[in-house]
Amino acid sequence: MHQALNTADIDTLAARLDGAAREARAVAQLSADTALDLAAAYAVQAASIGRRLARGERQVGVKMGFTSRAKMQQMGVSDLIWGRLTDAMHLDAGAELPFARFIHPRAEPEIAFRLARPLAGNVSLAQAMAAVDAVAPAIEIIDSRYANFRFSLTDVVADNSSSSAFVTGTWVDPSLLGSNELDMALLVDGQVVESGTSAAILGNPWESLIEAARLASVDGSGLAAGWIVLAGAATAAHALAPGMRVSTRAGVLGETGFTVSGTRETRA
Ligand code: OOG
Ligand code: MG
Repeated sequence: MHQALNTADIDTLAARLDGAAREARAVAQLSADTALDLAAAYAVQAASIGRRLARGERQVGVKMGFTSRAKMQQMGVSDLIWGRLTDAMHLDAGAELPFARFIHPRAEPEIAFRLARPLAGNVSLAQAMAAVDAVAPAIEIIDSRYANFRFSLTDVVADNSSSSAFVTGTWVDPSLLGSNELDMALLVDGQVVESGTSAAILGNPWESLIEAARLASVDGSGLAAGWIVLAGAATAAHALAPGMRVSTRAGVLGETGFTVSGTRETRA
């Protein structure tokens, strides 16, 4: 038997994950000492991002997770999850990603949507498409705050669904994506390390946007105008190391990328 978590418990867990992210130091899974249900896990996520917002960061969107079989198989979790993106997580295309700011970062090839209008609740494909003013190739940098990059469903949700940084390429007209299946690849130093297609993302990345609107309305207030939605990785994620030049190709949407700077250092 365990009692429902109160606000102080939620804040304590949120502070643990926020501290781990700020100090780039892995912590034990929350589930090792605290029983969390999914609603409590999303409450911890909201509180931990709330700490960033209190420091002056601004929410700029959401990310979807486990929208592809490749990711579910890699991580052993098969429920759709989502997390929050802030302005401080955004990395300019071509910029350097300082390795020392992360614990064990991985990159994954994604597609980003930009919303011209809010989107909430159960929306149709036509409504989802009408709300988007641009799409872009994107890379999400995930960095579980848990030791060994291992977690349960509720652990990863509490940890902002591992989200840590993201890069978006040039925003283009959404009709370029339309209902087309695009070849997608992740490259390191120009060599393809992971490949798949946009159909790996729930059959069609627009379905991920529909799910984002629904899920962000259950545990939040939906998607706001101007927000970015990362649809989820089309392939498994690839572990990063200093010196890597990482890029993605998403068919007619084009390419984007970044470089990992710094040195590998040992952390306690
Ligand atoms: C969780 C995040 C999954 C995706 O694109 O599927 C995700 C993780 O793999 O650590 O971002
Ligand atoms: Mg992702």
